[in-house]
Amino acid sequence: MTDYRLIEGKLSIEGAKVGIAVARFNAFVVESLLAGALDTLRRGGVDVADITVVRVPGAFELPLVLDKMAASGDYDGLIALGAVIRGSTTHYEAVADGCNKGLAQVSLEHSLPVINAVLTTENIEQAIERAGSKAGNKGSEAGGVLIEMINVVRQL
Ligand code: INI
Repeated sequence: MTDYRLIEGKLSIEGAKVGIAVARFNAFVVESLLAGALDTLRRGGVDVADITVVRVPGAFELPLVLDKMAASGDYDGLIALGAVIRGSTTHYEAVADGCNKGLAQVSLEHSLPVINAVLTTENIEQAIERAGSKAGNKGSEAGGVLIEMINVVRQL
């Protein structure tokens, strides 16, 4: 069965312009996500000069910045990096929900890949596990997912 038309994305790319929005909150975790994303993008063929990093206070602020970046038309794809950790704060739900919904909205309204690498965890240990230890690095994963998605979207 090879007679269907298959569209899929390669895992390396040329000439891609990438925007990354990074939350400062829980910086000790988020900086590892950024390092992972930059490393994967570079190894996948993205020129470091074609990457723009914008820093914002917290995860709640990520969608607005990415909306502006998407509207500029300057980027082939975007990544959101942050860590929302429940701990003892009830603010958690509002921040996580607002961020997730906002990111999905930016992606669909601008028809642009927006990769959500904002960790939402119960505690700091789980966040550390996902930022370069036991459970991998979600920032690195986001870099690979973005390259694949830009390649898919370029064919649609
Ligand atoms: N922002 C985060 O990025 N992570 C969190 O865990 C977090 N908590 O727990 O409150 C958080 N809050 C700040 C929020 O993102 C906004 O910066 C703030 O509400 C101002 O709009």
